[in-house]
Amino acid sequence: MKRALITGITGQDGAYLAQFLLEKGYEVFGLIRRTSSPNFWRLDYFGIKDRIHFLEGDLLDTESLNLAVSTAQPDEVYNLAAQSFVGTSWKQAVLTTEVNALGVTRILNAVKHFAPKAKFYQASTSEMYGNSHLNGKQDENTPLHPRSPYAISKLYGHWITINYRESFDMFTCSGILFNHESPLRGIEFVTRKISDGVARIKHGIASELRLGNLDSKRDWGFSGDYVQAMWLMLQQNQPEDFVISTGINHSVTDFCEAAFQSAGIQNWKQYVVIDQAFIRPAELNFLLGMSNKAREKLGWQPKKTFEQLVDMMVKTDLDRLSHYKK
Ligand code: NAP
Ligand code: G4F
Repeated sequence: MKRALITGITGQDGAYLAQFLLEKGYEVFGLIRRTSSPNFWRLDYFGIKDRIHFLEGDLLDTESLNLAVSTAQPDEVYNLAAQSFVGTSWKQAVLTTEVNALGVTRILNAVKHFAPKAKFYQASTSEMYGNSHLNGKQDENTPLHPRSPYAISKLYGHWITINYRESFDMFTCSGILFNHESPLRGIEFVTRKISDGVARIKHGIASELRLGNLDSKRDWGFSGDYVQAMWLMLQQNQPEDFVISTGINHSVTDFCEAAFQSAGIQNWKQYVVIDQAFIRPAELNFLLGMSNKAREKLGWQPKKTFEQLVDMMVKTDLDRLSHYKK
């Protein structure tokens, strides 16, 4: 039985990955931070909480990471933990850097010392491109120009992962994942904010949805598809970095339109209010990923379409909030 250690197991991707690995017969260890209110709702969604070995730790705390890796003795480590919200990264730039940049060095050192043969996955991001592109698209060769403290911290995590591969002969991979969503997405991210907001309007418990920049475009995929790509990267004979994306992008406006349509609400524009509080100090106008390398070498491709994803998110939030219905 293979052993996997997942940091960020209580997050969106952590839950989908844990479910995927358990189905594959893995013994799954999950790093969790101490919090005053436990945060297991995503693992409960899959009913898998009792099948995971939880290890207390934090990417800010070296000793806890050393202990977690030496206890789990993993064959594979998935470093998904992060301060992952771009908007917050301007308000908490130092914390974001500590967790997303130095945190990666801390866990890499723990793996180097206590499980040197383990294969390591780092959750890198399309945010690292900023507004950089080649012919309107981004792939593994596109220059990186991060435009937020989050993206800059992730750029460090990306390069230290590559550096440990080149310096210490470790099996480390960096997945450059474009936006991926699901009903388990955090409520502050725009897709889930819209699906939740639409459901509230439909049930009569809200009358408006306040958003920022409706023009920015993202290449949105489904988290359940993307965690399979993480696993595939670690099943290769040689460690490499891969872009994971759908190759199709949509604007925030498109997402709104599709979401209101899924709930059967006409004239969606009357409910959306532009609020300056959600406009960012620096924006990424569009992301559009070319994942040809992953499709050819990993045999990976996304399954869920944009329309199916939006519909799934809206229907789940409609169900979740149905008991509040007026
Ligand atoms: P998420 O839902 O925000 O989950 C983040 C996880 O990190 C949570 O489990 C959180 O724990 C944990 N965490 C935060 N700070 C920590 C710390 N100091 N020590 C230990 N754990 C900590 O994020 P996600 O959407 O699943 O994304 C997973 C990873 O992929 C992240 O690294 C993100 O930056 C990256 N990424 C995401 C996307 C995307 O579109 N989703 C795209 C590219 C890259 P708590 O539950 O205790 O808060
Ligand atoms: O949903 P978002 O907050 O995601 P963003 O900034 O693209 O970051 C996500 O994807 C990255 C991969 O590219 C990950 F690395 C990162 O961890 C995270 O998962 O915002 C998407 C777009 C932005 O252009 C934002 O300005 O939606 C725009 N937007 C418009 N109104 C809004 C809102 N975003 C949020 N969160 N809230 C709004 O009201």
